[in-house]
Amino acid sequence: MNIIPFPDRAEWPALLARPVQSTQQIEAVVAPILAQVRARGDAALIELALKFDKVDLSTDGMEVPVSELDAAESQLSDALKTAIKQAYQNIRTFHERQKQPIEKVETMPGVVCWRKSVGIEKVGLYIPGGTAPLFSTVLMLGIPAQLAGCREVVLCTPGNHPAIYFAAKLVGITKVFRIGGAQAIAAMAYGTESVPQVYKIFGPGNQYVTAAKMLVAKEGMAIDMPAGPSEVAVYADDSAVPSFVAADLLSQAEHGADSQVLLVSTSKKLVSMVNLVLPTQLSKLPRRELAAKALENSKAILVDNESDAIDLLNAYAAEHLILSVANAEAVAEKIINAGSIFLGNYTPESAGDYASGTNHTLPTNGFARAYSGVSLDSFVKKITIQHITPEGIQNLGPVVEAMAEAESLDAHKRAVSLRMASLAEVNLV
Ligand code: HSO
Ligand code: ZN
Repeated sequence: MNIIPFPDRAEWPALLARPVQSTQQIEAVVAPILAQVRARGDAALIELALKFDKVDLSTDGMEVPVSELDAAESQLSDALKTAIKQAYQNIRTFHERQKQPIEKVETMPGVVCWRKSVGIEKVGLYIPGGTAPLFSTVLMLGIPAQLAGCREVVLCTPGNHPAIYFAAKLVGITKVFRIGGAQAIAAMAYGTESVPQVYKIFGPGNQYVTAAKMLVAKEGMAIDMPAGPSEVAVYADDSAVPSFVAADLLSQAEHGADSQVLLVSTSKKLVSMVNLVLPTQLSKLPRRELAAKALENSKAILVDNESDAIDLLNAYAAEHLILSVANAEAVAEKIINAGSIFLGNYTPESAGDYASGTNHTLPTNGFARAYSGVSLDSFVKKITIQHITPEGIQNLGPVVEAMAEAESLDAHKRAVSLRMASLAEVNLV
């Protein structure tokens, strides 16, 4: 790792900047794909799958039959099935507690307001194929969708992996399509003869998938969040275990050559120890080439004190932030920008990636300044409801009348005045 010793604050923005990705070229490839699927539905999906994925959906079938989803179970080891079921339980338990009871609030006597949560009727999940089949993401998206009560959950994946199908079945998904890439996003955004149109699209993907999500978002489709390469920042002091820190950095680095890895410390000793163990751990990884590429762009930044470290971490707004410091919980209190925080020496990011209970779909690219990760809330809309009694309209009416008059909106004022006058007449009788 490149060590940056005690940089000036003026240098921070450049040090913490994410690589800029030119989206124009990718959008130029993706836009015609979206247009084709929109215009020709299934026929376009079949052509695009032949061209890009070398699969023939007209013979293989676009939709994975329920019998194939059921059969996935027999292809997995018992140990893996038990692990997936435990992860399911933990993620479900954590997300279930995000349900909030309805609270009716009387803002003035006779004026009662409340909110109800309603699951988004139709949602679409995208799970990439690629070099690592991310069946854990099926749990991370499917469980909150299930808890929210979404009526239709559609899953598109070119993955064709039994663990993806097994996880899909666990979360109650029955509509799985063998479609990948930008065309999968288009299929769920516009609907085709086979793929139902949805109202919100979730899930990670490569640059083409991300560009497709951004383009359909411009047309009004809801999406989970703008996604960039995955990232971790580790803040470590002398209480950290160098080999643990190195392992955490590598667990992020192995996601892809563009993964972002940052180590922040006040301790020169810790940084040099981490640097010492990194190459040995790296050399043992099957995905060492990808991880090595990610490490080339990574940085270890030395800072003078804790308060500088906290300012720097807040400026970076990491997707994942590991606090391997003696007073981790106190430091976490001062973190205002991060997707998810991991405390102490025994809380690796991997735990949250798979099975502790929190969601692993998190804001990257500095979006943690304003966005949260996926949660139950991402799958519901909140509808406000109010009920005003005759007493209530008499209390609230004059307020609305005065404001409507000042905004020169007489019809608004009248909607209240008429009701108040009718009540005054009743009172006269
Ligand atoms: N670290 C990834 C999630 C993941 N890791 C899935 C392993 N599988 C993005 O947060
Ligand atoms: Zn991960």
